[in-house]
Amino acid sequence: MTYLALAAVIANGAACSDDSPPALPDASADNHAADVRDERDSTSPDTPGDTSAPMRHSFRRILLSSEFYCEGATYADFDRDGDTDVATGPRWYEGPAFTAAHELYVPQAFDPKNYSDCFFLFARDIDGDGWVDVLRVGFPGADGSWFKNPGTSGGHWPRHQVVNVVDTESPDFTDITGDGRPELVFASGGRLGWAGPDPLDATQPWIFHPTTPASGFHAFTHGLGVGDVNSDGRADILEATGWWQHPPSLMGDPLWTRHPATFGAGGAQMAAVDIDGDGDADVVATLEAHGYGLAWFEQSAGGFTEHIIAPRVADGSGVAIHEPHALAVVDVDKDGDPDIVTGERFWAHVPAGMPDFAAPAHLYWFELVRSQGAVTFIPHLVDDASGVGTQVTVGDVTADGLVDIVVANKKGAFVFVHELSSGPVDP
Ligand SMILES: [Ca+2]
Ligand SMILES: [Ca+2]
Ligand SMILES: [Ca+2]
Ligand SMILES: [Ca+2]
Repeated sequence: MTYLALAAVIANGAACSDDSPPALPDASADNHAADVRDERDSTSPDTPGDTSAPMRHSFRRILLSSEFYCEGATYADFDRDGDTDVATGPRWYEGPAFTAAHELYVPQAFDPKNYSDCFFLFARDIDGDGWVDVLRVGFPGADGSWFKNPGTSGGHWPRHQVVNVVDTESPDFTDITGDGRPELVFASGGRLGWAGPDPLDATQPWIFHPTTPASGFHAFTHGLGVGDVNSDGRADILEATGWWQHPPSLMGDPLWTRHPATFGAGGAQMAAVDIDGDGDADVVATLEAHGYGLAWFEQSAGGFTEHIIAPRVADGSGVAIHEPHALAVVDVDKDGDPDIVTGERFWAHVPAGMPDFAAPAHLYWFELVRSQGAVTFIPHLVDDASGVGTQVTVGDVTADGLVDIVVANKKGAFVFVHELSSGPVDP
């Protein structure tokens, strides 16, 4: 199928996969410009104008569950058998088939017109016993709790509530302090900051270390990320109205220096990566978690310049993504530069009235192409009946060198296995 023919399929609303939960009529088809490639049936060259052997990136859809348990998902080898497994809320699924499921805690399916108790999952060996545990963050403002992998003894995973209130809508669990161990980055009492496990006893409450003065950050603040904006080797904090510079020492919890900037109206996860290849870190963000839009922000001496990747209104000027409430920046095609994975959070807000409420949920990856000093992003459709949750997790789940995508949301829970049908993996 040609590129344009594929685009026509998308513009007319591609059929959903057979194993998908029932989807409402596609009211968003008109919003999808004819420059989207369908990854599920694409034989087009990897790069426009590329005369080398075509490389076809496709994503094989595995439905784990069609019920709504969670809007976050993660992966790790939970049973230490050498195969990577996937966790989506109350269950983990054994890789590589993902058919055998095990409970972390008693499953409770939620009404898709309401919310779950699981917005984010992060897999780490939190207590250092050699078994990978799971940190769960619930509804904005709810608790952060980790579930201890019981290892060979089996059974439900004991829960340890370690943070009572996790504010903001895109907390991250990453090494912000630089000590090699992850911390939860979020807001509390109007301040951004972090809290991490005590290496001696991870079950004790995690102490909050503020990095900003009280600045009005709250449970529903959208847009948050961690990345080294100024390339000094220290992880900074990104939010919609600027970035906060990590000081040389964290002793005594000093306030971090604020650098005002406008990174959209408040999106999802944010990243600091070099998009244009000039050596400095740029910023990637979705523009409005309950609207539309995706952009990268070019860093220069004068600040940041916005470059739209997906429009902030559904005006036909590009692929429109409604409610882009999760983002990941990963080198999907292994060409050495970062690509973007994002999509639509189905029924992010209920009842009706939000953008494209009845539309299906698309999941995309955007391929970064640098050519003669210019940066473009080529949208590729991964799936049209899943989208993202409040989290989209990208990593090599199947251990073949290609990054896969794991999501859970109101459509169910899914693994998208990245496959390359022909041509070299490496450029
Ligand atoms: Ca395993
Ligand atoms: Ca453990
Ligand atoms: Ca820094
Ligand atoms: Ca740059």
